[in-house]
Amino acid sequence: MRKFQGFAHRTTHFGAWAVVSAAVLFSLPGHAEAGGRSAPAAPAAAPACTGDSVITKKLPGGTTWRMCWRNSPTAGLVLTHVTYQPRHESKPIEVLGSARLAQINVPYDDGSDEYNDVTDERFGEGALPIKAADCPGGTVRSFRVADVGTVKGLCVTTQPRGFAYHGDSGDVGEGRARIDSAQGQDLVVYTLHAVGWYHYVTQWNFSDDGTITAKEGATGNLSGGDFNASDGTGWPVGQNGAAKALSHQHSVLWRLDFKPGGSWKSKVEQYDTTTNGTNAEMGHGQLKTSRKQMTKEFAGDNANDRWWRVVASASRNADGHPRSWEIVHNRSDKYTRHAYTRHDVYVSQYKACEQYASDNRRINPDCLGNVAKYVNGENLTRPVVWVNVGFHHIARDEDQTPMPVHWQGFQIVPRDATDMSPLTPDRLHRPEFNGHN
Ligand SMILES: [Cu+2]
Repeated sequence: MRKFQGFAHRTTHFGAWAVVSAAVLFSLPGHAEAGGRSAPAAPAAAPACTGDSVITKKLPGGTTWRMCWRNSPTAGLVLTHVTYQPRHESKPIEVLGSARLAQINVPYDDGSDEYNDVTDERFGEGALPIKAADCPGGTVRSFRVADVGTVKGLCVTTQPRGFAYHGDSGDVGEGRARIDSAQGQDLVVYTLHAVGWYHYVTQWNFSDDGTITAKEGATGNLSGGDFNASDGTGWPVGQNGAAKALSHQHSVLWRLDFKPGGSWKSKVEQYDTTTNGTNAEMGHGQLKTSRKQMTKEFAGDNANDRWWRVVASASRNADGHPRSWEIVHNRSDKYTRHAYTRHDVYVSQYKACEQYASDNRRINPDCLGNVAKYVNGENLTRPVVWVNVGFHHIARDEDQTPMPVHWQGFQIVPRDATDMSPLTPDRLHRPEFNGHN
């Protein structure tokens, strides 16, 4: 396994645009408004974070990720100023202003209980230490939790992710064709938080191809007081079925404050592909993809062949295409009783007090209460994306003990952030291999 590179050389990753003596992550005001590679050098900016609050990692494929992190007493792991700099980009490209959990809502099937783990159970205060062995190849960092003390609880590491690509350059017309292949790597950051008997893994993977994966893992133990589902709302675990573990729902909601290409101003689009008759000559089916500009706040639902993207307002790649990031949301058990867990995504116009997907008034009493209410028809100029991924947990014998981690999550995938693949070998990163006439 590849040895972790560590942070000893992090300042060198800042390259030409800043020379610094300590680890700092600069915010990038203004740099992207000019767009593209020809933008002037960024003006001197105040550091967004310094020292141990900076995560910066150059992956073997040449992609550098930078971000700031902290542990919130409610939301747990909060990432801010997330930037992506592939090998051929002279400057970091900002992607997310902030990204974190917005709620974990857990109602039980018999109606006996319901939890809001982030706001009511104060998820972030349940931070657990991470053993060195549980952060293989990486470094565990410390943070303070009020009334608890210092918790050594953030793992920063790298993990292999399998094939990055495999291709024959003869297909694109290279004179002396070669087979190119590479194995991909992720920068991986995660925390552990206990809520009752559950332990949650809050994990973010930042891939060398620009993909961001958010996933929440639930492990720990089935709730000790909930083995009495005699009314049919549970599943027998243990001998003879006397103990029936109560079924329940984990709706995990994330809040993504996009800052694509360095500007808060962005657009959201929905794409749908549908059947469109038959090719008269060949007799094969035809498809048609349509784009819908989402100019107002909305709650969206997955459908066959549907996807959304957040489009930078003032940042283009070297091909002149607007940079954008696609939300890849594949699966969800939606808890339909609540308006705030009934949909797969919610996109709201930014408001400072709209912080949690539900139970928001516990923390922000003068604000609206949940994400379904935030989405009330305003114009979208600074979108905040709330992603809901539900998991209806019907326990099984294998859930004892400890319970194997069950994961739920989504991805943010760059679409036209760079002119070609960020991992294209240098000898193929040339105009003649970028598009065909
Ligand atoms: Cu569960």
